[in-house]
Amino acid sequence: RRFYRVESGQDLLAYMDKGESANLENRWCFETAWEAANKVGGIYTVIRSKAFVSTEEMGEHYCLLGPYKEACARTEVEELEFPTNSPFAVAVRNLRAQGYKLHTGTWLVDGNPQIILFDIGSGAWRLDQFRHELWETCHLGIPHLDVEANDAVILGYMVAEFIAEFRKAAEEYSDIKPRVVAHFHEWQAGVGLIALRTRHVEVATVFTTHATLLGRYLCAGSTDFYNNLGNFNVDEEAGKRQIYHRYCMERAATHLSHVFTTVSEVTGLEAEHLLKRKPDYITPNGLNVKKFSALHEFQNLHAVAKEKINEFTRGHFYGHYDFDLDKTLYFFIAGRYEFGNKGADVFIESLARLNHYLKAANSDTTVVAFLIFPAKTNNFNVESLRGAAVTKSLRDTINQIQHNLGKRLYEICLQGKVPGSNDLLLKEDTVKLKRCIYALQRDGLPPVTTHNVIDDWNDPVLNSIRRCQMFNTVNDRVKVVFHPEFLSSTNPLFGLDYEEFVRGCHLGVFPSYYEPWGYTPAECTVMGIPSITTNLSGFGCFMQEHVADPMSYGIYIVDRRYISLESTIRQLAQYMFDFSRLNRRQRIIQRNRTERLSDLLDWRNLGIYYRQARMRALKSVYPEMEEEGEGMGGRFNYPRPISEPPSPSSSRMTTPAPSEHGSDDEDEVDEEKELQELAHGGN
Ligand code: G6P
Ligand code: 1S3
Repeated sequence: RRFYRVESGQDLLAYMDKGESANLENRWCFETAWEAANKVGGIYTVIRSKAFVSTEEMGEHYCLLGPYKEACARTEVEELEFPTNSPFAVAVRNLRAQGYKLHTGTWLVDGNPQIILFDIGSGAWRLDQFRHELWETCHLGIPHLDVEANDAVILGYMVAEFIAEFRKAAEEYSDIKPRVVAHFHEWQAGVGLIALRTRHVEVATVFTTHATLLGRYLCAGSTDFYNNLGNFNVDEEAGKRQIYHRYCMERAATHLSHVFTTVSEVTGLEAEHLLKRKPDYITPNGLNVKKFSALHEFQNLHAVAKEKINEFTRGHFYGHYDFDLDKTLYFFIAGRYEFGNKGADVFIESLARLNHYLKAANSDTTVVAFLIFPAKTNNFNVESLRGAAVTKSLRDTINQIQHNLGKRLYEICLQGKVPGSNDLLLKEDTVKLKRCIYALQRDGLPPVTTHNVIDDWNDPVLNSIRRCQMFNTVNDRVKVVFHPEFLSSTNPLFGLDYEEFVRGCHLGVFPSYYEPWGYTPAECTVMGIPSITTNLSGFGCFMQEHVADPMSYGIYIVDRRYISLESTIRQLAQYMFDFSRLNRRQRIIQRNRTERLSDLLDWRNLGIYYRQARMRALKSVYPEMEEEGEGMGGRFNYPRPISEPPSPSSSRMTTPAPSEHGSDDEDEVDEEKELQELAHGGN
């Protein structure tokens, strides 16, 4: 039997006493991030999804700090004042007395953590003073024109002043000396750490980077990044890209922190070379996993969401809708629009190969591949909206005819007569239907994009699609749809938010080149949707390390590190082809297996690394503290989950071989046998 292991002796549950032990030890934790209650990208997901375990562990001794961004804060934060005598209230009052505006309250997410948001504008009058101090203490010069960097400076000093005030207040609040740990994420929050250290405030500091500035820039070019990690002249490279000052902010925070962490081994290696410090801890990203009480529930959700995507497909491909939705698979890629870094180039190229493989194999499977990257557009294109309208009109007409027909049959039968064929479809009904069918004709091919993309001729996705000639012709077995906007439930074409969309798809494809962690495949996993990732993504490496045979769990890991680009593209195309040959029953089994990995990605397990990092930092500032961290982190093995039916049933040990088209019965399957087939590429 194979095993997967989690390198954590105890999960965070052991410390979840809602802050009781933190209270006894007078221990406090501040977590500062630019994306606290400010939705920008991946760090928002980290902070938000972790909030539940953070408050379970630290209770009211935990507080988030960030910039006040009205659009997000107004809808996500409930503004409240702290109890008058608490050290929080004292520190807030003292800062407000200096003219700073602070919004205090709780973030309306699971865990409901305390949060303080700083109005950057209210601290702007001290910008010159802060910049001068940064120069005097660190020789770090911030150019006037870089607004983002200047905002980071203001936030940093405001946060540092707040924490210093808090510390003073906490000293008077209790007989026990306060032990404060201040955790900062990414360079935008890093100035807070620099200020605390250069002002010699007695607090323990942790700095976590979720990517390196230079790494992201270098990868976005045509550099052979991973084979040259040790060879870059970092100062020169940062200078060439006009990010030298930002790079210095990041590097100063890295080196001044008591404990430095990053999200994956691969980014750890990058940090070692580009920031010149090896991380003390790897703090992998988790999710706030919510389990359904019965496993089949997530399978049902897949079927419901898939039906909504089917409806979109009917509309989008109207006039060319000659494929069977029962034999159609939905693949997707989504994320920040970094064409090369997120692997969209490799995806499109591999789709072209997959198209060829499917045609050559005379397959009756159709793959619809969605690419979801926000690009500049001037709204939906007319063809897409028309598709949705004509299919809706047909559906409404049929519903009406069906309704009238039912009423007619009812009346006839009530009168004791047997309905004849003339009573079924009336002439006027046929006319209405013909009108709808004629409206379904179209001259051109179904569009590859749902929106009018501004700068269409320079758009990298569209150019790649043109180059590979993926034009959605009737002969293509792979159809592509570029949706250049993130999804939301108010979207007129899909009417789905991102989570529902993911649930409705069959496979997420994320062949990233630069991906410190990669939440997209992780999110697929906890929803039980198989995905393809790479051995250059933090998530991919984590899975490779902890799961004995990731592929049998629906985690396909493409090699982007040790083989040529051409071989990567072939490997990806082959994985997608193998997946397309699974029958429904095999897909259902695979989804069940994928979902079983969600425990591995739960903050209840992964949060322990954050705790360890913070305890280490505290220990270096308050040596009298007990080194409880050392007792943790032992390794233990989880046996690979045995095949078991997803919901309680009197399942048999073996079942007859599946029929050619599979069956929908999830309860009576011989997983081992089926998955052996999976491992050998499907049928
Ligand atoms: C889920 C549902 C089944 C459905 C299946 C379709 O498992 O519970 O009722 O048949 O999804 O799976 P597919 O991979 O074909 O979308
Ligand atoms: C970064 O966001 P990104 O998509 O720019 O941080 C995320 C959270 O740690 C991480 O998942 C991602 O890989 C990084 O790239």
